Amino acid sequence: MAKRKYKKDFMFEKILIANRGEIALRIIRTCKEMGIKTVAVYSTADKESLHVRFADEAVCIGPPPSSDSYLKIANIIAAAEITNADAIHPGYGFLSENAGFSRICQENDIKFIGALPEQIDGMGDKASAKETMKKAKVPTVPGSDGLLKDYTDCHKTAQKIGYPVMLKATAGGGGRGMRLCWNDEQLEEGWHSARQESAAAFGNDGMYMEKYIEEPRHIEIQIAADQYGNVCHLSERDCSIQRRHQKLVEEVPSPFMTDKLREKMGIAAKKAATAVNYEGVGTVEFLVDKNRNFYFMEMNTRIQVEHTITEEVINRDLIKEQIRIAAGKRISGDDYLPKRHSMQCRINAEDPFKDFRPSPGTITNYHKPGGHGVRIDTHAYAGYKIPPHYDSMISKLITVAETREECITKMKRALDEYIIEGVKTTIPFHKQLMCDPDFVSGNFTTKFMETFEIKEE
Ligand code: MV4
Repeated sequence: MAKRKYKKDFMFEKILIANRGEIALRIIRTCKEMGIKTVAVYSTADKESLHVRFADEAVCIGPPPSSDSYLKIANIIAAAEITNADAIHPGYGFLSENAGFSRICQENDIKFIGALPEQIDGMGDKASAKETMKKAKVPTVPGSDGLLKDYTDCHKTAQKIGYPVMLKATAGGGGRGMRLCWNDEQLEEGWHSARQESAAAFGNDGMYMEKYIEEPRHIEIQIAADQYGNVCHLSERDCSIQRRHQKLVEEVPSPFMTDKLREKMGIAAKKAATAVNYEGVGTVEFLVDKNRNFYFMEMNTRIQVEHTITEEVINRDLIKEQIRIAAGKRISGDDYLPKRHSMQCRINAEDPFKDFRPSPGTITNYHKPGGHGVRIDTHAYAGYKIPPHYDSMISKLITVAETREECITKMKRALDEYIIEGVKTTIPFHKQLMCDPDFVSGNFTTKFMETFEIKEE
């Protein structure tokens, strides 16, 4: 099906939000400001959730498990048909990077506010995404040419590039199906176990290999592109503070960034977007080594949890940009550089003293921080019952200030004001992190959380 073409003054009348929690609220807020009607969908576990209350209409799409509700394509399409929605915003997670869903929306003449099916498929297969980027002259990590044929090929490639190497599942991503190998023995074991694991998890056992980058930083570039070929970058986000591939804190500018590196990474990210004819907002993930060499990792074809900090430093509403682009509007093509510093702490209903174990339940007492430079994106309130069926993130605490130092000071102050009782949260972890000398100095890599020790209070 051809791309939809819209009249000059076209705008969606009604958007269905195929998500829950804070991001559903976040999207509803922008729709209201744009004069667009909203439809919420919800599982029976979310009947009392704020996204159901704040949307103009709400449709129940099934029982609590995601597989029976927020991932149930037929139910969501039916909800859009019943309510006459002309577009669907998938948010992040759930169906946001599901090529089948994007295609079914297209076939039903509902605009999917996200990537085209071919783009999702193209980026979802990591080995072919990497080959696409290599061809487009976006820097990639030295490694195999596409997929490894068999163990002989795998062993030969390891000899050629030299240990340590990383075996990666082409259907993986976000750290799943990866093996770090320092010698032949680990390579042989890793090859067999990773293939088995990937076959079981993704129904695809294709593997490729890369030189292992030691102690890298995770720095991603936000991009925006319209259907007329205008592409711009909206600066970076440093997401190096992660635990088991779950981001905990994000910030912009990266403490490791230089004006020259940002310019080079921005150009590379725009090349990546152009190579796949990208339309909408997206993120190009890079690993950056200690010598400031950077390498393409993955491209995320969705709005991300951490889009907020970019909004704060460039003063734009990224959901609004996304909706405008989906409706066929033009973007200027000018890049945006960070004018301030912003940082986000993810507040999860997890016990940081017990290995970040999930802590669902009822919030008995709730008070959120406020004041200058403090933003909170959340669906939580006093009396809200956090269901056990979904992601444990319940709030995003964002600060913005002139400098990184002030941003951290504000974050500490805001964390001290934040009262959430009835469930355990990651607030005590963030309070300790904001005082850690290596964090405060900006001297950290993706390895940071492996050695960070949280002190019992
Ligand atoms: C790597 C790497 C080192 N060398 N690739 C993990 C998630 C996926 N996006 C890529 N990942 C990595 N790929 C090479 N060649 C180290 C990681 C990695 C990582 C990357 C970003 C953020 C956190 C990480 C934690 C562990 C490993």
